[in-house]
Amino acid sequence: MLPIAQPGPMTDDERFMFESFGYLMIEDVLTDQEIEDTLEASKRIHADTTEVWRQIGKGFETESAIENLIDHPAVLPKVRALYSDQFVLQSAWCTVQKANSGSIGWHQDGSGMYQFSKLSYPLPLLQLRASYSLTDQSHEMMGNMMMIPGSHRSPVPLPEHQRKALKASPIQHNVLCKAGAVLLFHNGMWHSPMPNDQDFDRYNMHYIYSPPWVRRSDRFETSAEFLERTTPLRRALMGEYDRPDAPFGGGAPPIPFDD
Ligand SMILES: O=C(O)CCC(=O)C(=O)O
Repeated sequence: MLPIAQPGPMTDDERFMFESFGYLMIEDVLTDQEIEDTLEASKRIHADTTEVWRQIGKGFETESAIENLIDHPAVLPKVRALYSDQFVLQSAWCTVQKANSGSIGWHQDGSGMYQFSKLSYPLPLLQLRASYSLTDQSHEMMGNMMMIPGSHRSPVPLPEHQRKALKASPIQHNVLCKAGAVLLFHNGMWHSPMPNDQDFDRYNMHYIYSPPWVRRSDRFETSAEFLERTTPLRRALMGEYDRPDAPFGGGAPPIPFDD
């Protein structure tokens, strides 16, 4: 029972799976070259990392391989479908789980300052996460993502005593995938990284897409150099509008998609 989707536009069947499970899995998205380039970029970004688990944001400003995945054609059409073409890149986190380490922590995405669960039930879609696996996770204990299908619709939280558990629930799914696969999931999904008992570091590259008025979380502002040199589409996805004093009063310019 895997919510497997195909690269490209969201089909009605995929949309139903996404709404029911809270996530989709798209296999074989990246080419070997893209995996290698993005992995090398991730290692450069984490060159000084000493923690066993760490995430570093806005790597797209300096690393072209990371920039190139912002609007990947396998994934972006599904983001467009879920947000009706109105969204920004709220953050992009490069996450490492070091060799022979674990940092289980079941959580929903959102803001600890003011949880999304205070807004409404069911939880609205506010952070749609596309997670690219950059290292092999084709068997368990490779830093895989662990997900609880349908948990974005649960009116009660995962019990506190399960938040550090490897087996938090009999209905959890320990995602097995090769490097180059993408998990696309709703902020309400209860999830956690699995420990990594391999002798190599596990890397994931996460892109978080949000409605245009959600504040960026990996940067206070996008680098001017990046905005200058990137494509019109990526510039628009940064959400740096011309009228920062009143960016939504008169609406925002449409995102220049090709179609
Ligand atoms: O890549 C990982 O280790 C998981 C990241 C994660 O769950 C998160 O940042 O919310």
